[in-house]
Amino acid sequence: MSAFPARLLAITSREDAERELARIGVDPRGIGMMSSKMLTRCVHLNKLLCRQANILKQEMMGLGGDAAVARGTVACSIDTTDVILMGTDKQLGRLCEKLVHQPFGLADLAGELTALLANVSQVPKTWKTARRDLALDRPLIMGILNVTPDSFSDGGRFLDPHRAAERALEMEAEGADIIDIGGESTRPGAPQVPAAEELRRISPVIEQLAGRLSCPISVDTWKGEVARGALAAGAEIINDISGFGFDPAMAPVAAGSGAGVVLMHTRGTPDRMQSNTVYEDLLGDIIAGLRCSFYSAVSAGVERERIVIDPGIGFAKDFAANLEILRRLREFASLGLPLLVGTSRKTFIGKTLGRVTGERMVGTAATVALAVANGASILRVHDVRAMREAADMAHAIVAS
Ligand code: HH2
Repeated sequence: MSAFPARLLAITSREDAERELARIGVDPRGIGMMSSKMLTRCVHLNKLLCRQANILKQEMMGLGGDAAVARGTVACSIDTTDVILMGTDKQLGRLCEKLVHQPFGLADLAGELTALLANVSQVPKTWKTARRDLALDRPLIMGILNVTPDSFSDGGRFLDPHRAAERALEMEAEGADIIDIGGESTRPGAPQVPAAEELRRISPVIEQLAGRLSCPISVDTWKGEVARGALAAGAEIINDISGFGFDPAMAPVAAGSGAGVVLMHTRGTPDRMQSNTVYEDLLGDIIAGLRCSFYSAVSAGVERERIVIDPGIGFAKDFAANLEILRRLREFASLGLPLLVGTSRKTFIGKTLGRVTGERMVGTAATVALAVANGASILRVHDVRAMREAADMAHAIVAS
């Protein structure tokens, strides 16, 4: 037997840190001082001037952390360098205080870093839609209803508005918190549908659900005209796979209606997106794209509290990219916005497990559980009952 049995602690939040400090009897002042030293972060910064990077390195080392820079930075033999800061929350907080007094624009960088640290340490508690506030204290299940002839999984099953409405009610009874209604398939290679046809498919379904469905309806469209029609018929969330990138009419519709908004990342329209899957820096590029979408929404007048982001699994992403996004999902916390993830029955699950579309429920459940464990607030799924349980089970563990 060892005289000094040592073991690791898994500290992933301030609460974890405070709990462990209290467990060994640290006094409350000490808990306040030390909990922020128990969380270590790595922060990536893009293209800094060498003189900026050198100050960061010097300050971080002075604080007991470090900053990685490219070869050539110290001698200023290169123009710019990316920087990876390494430090505890405490050290990074101190760095921000010190940078405020530094030249070369580093005071602005301090502001960005302070915002980042605030974003990653507190998750939004609610999501505002056009008609209500949705609590995010447990995972929300968004049930998929495709009123299309050609969706990759449920295409052709709900073209009849009566059947579609019945399926929405069934999903609500199975535990859905939101019903996402789409009138155009966005599977890779899918052709575009005129706005009038898209509205002809979805409006009767939304109207039939008025007064019968308690949960909110979202409309899965990238067209402003379709969103406007769906909101008038009773929808209260816009789920835009283009993150306001395809139709300039979309942002004003969202801002004017007070709808909740899902901004998803993609590149290129669905008919061409799978020939657009090479990224310089996968997570960096997706987060930069979502940041752009976020700014265009906010500058059009959409309030921050209405916005949710989505990495767009399967949209301009290859097999390896989909896995990497899910593995690194925590990085999306940088934006401080609730995160939606849509993996349901998608091809990367089929490829991993050798399963056809209808046989991907267990694989989907694994992705849902991992997504919840890594910070997802909303899961967009076909198999509502099963994914409700998978998400609730994962959440019970995370929140325990
Ligand atoms: N995936 C699909 C459609 N819309 N919206 C968001 N926010 N996130 C997603 O991952 C997402 C989405 C594709 O799935 P599905 O609706 O089942 O198929 P289809 O596009 O063929 O109708």
